[in-house]
Amino acid sequence: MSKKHKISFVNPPYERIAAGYDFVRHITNRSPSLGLLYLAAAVRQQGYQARIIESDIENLSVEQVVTRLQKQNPDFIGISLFTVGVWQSALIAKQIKQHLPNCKVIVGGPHISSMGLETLQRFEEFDMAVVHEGEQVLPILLDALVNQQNLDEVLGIIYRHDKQLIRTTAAPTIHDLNLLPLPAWDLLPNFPEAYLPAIYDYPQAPVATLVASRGCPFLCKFCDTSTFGSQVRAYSPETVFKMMLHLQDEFGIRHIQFVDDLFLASRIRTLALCDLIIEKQLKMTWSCTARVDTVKPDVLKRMKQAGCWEISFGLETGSNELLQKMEKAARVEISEQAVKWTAEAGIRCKGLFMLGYPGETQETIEQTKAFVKRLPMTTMNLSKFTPYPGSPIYRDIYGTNIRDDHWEKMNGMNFVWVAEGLSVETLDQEYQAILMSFYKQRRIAHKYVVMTLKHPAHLWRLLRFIIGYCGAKFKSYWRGKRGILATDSRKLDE
Ligand code: B12
Ligand code: SF4
Repeated sequence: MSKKHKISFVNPPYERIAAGYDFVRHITNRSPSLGLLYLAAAVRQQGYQARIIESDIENLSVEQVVTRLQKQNPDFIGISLFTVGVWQSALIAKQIKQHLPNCKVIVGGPHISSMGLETLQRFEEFDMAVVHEGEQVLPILLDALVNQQNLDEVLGIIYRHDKQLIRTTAAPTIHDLNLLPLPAWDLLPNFPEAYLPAIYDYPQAPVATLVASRGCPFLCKFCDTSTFGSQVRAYSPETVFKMMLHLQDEFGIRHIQFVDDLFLASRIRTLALCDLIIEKQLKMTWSCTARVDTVKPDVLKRMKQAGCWEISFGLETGSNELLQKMEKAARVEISEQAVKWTAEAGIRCKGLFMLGYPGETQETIEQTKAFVKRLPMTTMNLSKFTPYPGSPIYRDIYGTNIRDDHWEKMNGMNFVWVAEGLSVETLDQEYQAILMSFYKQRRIAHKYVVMTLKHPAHLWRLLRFIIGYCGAKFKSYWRGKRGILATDSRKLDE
């Protein structure tokens, strides 16, 4: 270990919707990579100098990231890979190899947890990878590299040896999250101002993300749980409370977004956290995600008293048949009840849906349209079904009907796979139609107007989005592209 050694972490640029739709960034989620914050804290504790580049939030292109890295001149680069960001990350690594030939490029993240070997095989510019959680493994790996030790003994990595890829035994899971250092928020450029959830998804700013637990024992077929696995491990309510307090006192954070897979996994822990917040009079609001079968009216009431502002439920579809195919272990009736209870408790409810799952038909689409209309939700999200590597469904369908396996399109906004009997055109139309059947309801429009009046900060984001949209349209006409905004994705060999 040496205090002279530097590591630069990169959350790479990725396509949010499609190339050409850059202006959408003004209204979409702009959360930092919590994973990189944990890793930066872990290696800093070990004596390394860490820096973080948040490409998307800083609006940096691949070239700008490379220039920034050249200036930082690190010994190691650590890139967090989601499937959608792999190509751009490979471009960064390829250019870095030319400018900083001695710098080792280490990758990790959800995509590596499921496709580590395939990714390193495909992209030689990635030197090595850390599979699954990185806080314990990365400091050991860096020490081994600095001291030129045998990498064979470092658990949980993939490395290259004599042109061969070697995968070492998996590292043990981190059992006690309370022992992890606090995420290094102080290293984030322009934190907290630059980091916001999607427009209308928070009642007050600044906002920060937190996890109160890791892991999920369920096996919904579309979901990639390969990083944290099936064993739920949780912070104690006291530590979660301390982290909230720290964020409030040190950075002025006023709203927390919990991004756990299963925030409400334990009723006892949830109630204990709520009690602490109420007792200590912490004046923060917060939101979380939950499974519909984990909420009960008494817990919801307590959550509301403790500042819970919004719960996001993975409702997915209005068809029980499809829910069954997804192995979601929920039913439409249970979803309906959970949303109703949440609304009755005075908590906003966000429904997360997906369109185009295998088995989707015109009939299931109509069921979803009717479902979104009759639920007392405040807001909804609809994603285009994507078989993410690491999800059980990916293994089921890969190679059978993949329309396009471009990883850079796997952002939930492209139909890379199409269910039998449907076409991309139909699905795209139905995508708009489902959203319209929800958003054109009067009560929803009213809610949005009230929210804009109450929180004018949202209006500012909306205006920037509209200006961006008009600018992009104008540019397209000016260049003779008849107002078409989409451009081809960037390819590695360009
Ligand atoms: C919060 C969140 C977001 C946030 C923040 C994203 C971010 N960069 O962290 C926002 C809203 C922006 C987002 C966007 C997207 N997300 Co998201 N997101 C999550 C969620 C719910 C929590 C992530 C989190 O903070 N985890 C906690 C931290 C501590 O874990 P971590 O980031 O994975 O990091 C650990 C390890 O992965 C590893 N590691 C990570 N990076 C690196 C780098 C190195 C060098 C090393 C050594 C190790 C390492 O060590 C870290 C510490 O243990 C996860 C679900 C989940 N369970 O993880 C989905 C999830 C990661 N998202 C997913 C997807 C698909 C997306 C989107 C493509 C679109 C979408 N449909 O939402 C975009 C793409 C974003 C991008 N940057 O490319 C998928 C990823 C699947 C895949 N194979 O790509 C997940 C797994 C959801 C799922 N179950 O399917 N997301
Ligand atoms: S969708 Fe939610 S409940 Fe299902 S496996 Fe993923 S995280 Fe767990």
